[in-house]
Order: sequence, then C-alpha cells, then structure tokens
Amino acid sequence: MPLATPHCLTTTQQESYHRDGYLLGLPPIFSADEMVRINAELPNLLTLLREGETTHEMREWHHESTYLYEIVMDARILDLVEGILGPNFYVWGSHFFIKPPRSTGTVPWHQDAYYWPLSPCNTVTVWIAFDDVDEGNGSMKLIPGSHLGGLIKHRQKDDTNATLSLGLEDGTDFKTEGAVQFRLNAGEISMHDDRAIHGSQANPSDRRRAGLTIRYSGTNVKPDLTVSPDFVAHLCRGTDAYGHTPYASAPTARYARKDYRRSDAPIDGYKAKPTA
Ligand SMILES: O=C(O)CCC(=O)C(=O)O
Repeated sequence: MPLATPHCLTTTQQESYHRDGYLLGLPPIFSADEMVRINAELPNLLTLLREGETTHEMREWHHESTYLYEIVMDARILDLVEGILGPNFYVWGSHFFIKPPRSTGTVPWHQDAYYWPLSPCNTVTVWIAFDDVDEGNGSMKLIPGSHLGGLIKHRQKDDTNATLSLGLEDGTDFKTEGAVQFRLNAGEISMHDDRAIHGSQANPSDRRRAGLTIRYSGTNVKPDLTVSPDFVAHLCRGTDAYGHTPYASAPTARYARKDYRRSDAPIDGYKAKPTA
C-alpha cells in the first residue's frame, strides 16, 4: 500500500473511476516550473520527426528517450495508477496528441481497447496536459459509464481530419448525451478506462493543445505478439507473476525515437468481432 500522499486515490475517487470510467479533479502532477522545463525540452523530440511524419507518429518513444521515460515513470503518476490497477502493473504505451493553433484534426469517438491487441481489458490511460486544455482548444470529451457497455464494432473513418482510422457513429453506435468535457491546466492529468468512449474536436483557437497519453496495464494483461511484434513494456510497480509481456531495459539517450517493424494488424482493428 502506498503512503497516503496527495497522489494516492481516495476510496471515493476509486469508486468514481469504476462507476464513470474516468477521473478528473486530481492533484497537479507537474508544477508550473516543471511544465516550463518539460515544454522547453519538447522541441528536441519534435526535430526527430522525419519528412512527411506528423506528431501523431510520436508514440512509444518513452522506450528510447529518458526525457519521456522519466515522465511515464514519475512516482506521483504511478501512485495514482496503482489506486486503479493495484500493486502490479507495467507501462507499454505513450502517444502525443498535439493540435496546433487553428488546426482541423479531430479524434473520432472510439474505445481504446478496440484498437489494442491486449486482453483482458485492464488498462488505464493517463492524459497529461502540456497546455491548458478546454472546449476552446479541442480538449477530450468522454461518455460517463460507457466502459460498462462492452466493446462496440468500430467503423472505418474516411474523414481526412480524423487522426484515427476507426471510430464510432454518434446516434447510431452510442449517444453523446451527457458527454463530459475535460478541462485541465498544464501539468494536470486525467485518467480513463480503456473501454470508455471518448474523442475530441478540432482546435479553432489561437492556443496549442498538447497532451501526452500514457498506457498502464495490470500484469495480467496479455499482448498478442503475433500481431504486435514490437510490443515491450517496463514494469512500474510490484512483480509480474504472469510472464505475458516482454520487458525492455530503461533508455539511456535523452532524446531518441522508436522505429517500428511492420505489424500484421488487421485494418479494421484487432477486435473486429468483439466478445467483451
Ligand atoms: O487527445 C485526444 O484528443 C484523444 C486522446 C485519446 O484518444 C486517448 O487517450 O486514447
């Protein structure tokens, strides 16, 4: 049991997460000074993008970069995640969602678990705000309780503004009624369940909207390495009694990127015939 610090979840917060599929109102993780330093370092990663690539390619780079590894392994974040996943969990994913000022990119409504070759569903996403984010600059929206309704078959998205290839149709697959608009100050986080339906609109404002998502899974979660041969993780807390996932060693370079082998991922998602 972690000590009762400001970065441990209360029983009420744990109940709220399990009931609604998300948590807001958490104590800030990074101070304003820390965020100045973190944002000042970000351009060193951006320069690693190759011609034709967008910031959307910046995923899983924490495996190579100590700048990101330190963020995903920050004890304050891990204490909060432990309040949901329990004492044994690993981190495998990180992904920037950066919307420049006056940009048209959207994130279609989706359930993360539909995209991932992982089972069972036991993954928490931490979304760290690098900027103040709200409805004005296209912050995330989430449907409370939608994580309890099972995985829904996603549709191919032809919209060129959509930054994901699959999504759910408002009104047909689910109802946006009651969607919660996330508002965070830079340095704060939200947490959400991998089955919760969420998405975000474009950023018509003059402000950047940048966030880093981090994916933490209980050690019981098994990746399908035949479709995701690059899958590796870092144990964050406890021990791994399951042995389902390969582990990587910590990075040594401050700024470095990840490259991928081709995956055999099906174009319509790993869970095209969801059963749970
Ligand atoms: O940042 C966003 O707008 C979406 C993030 C997201 O889809 C996710 O965390 O899975």
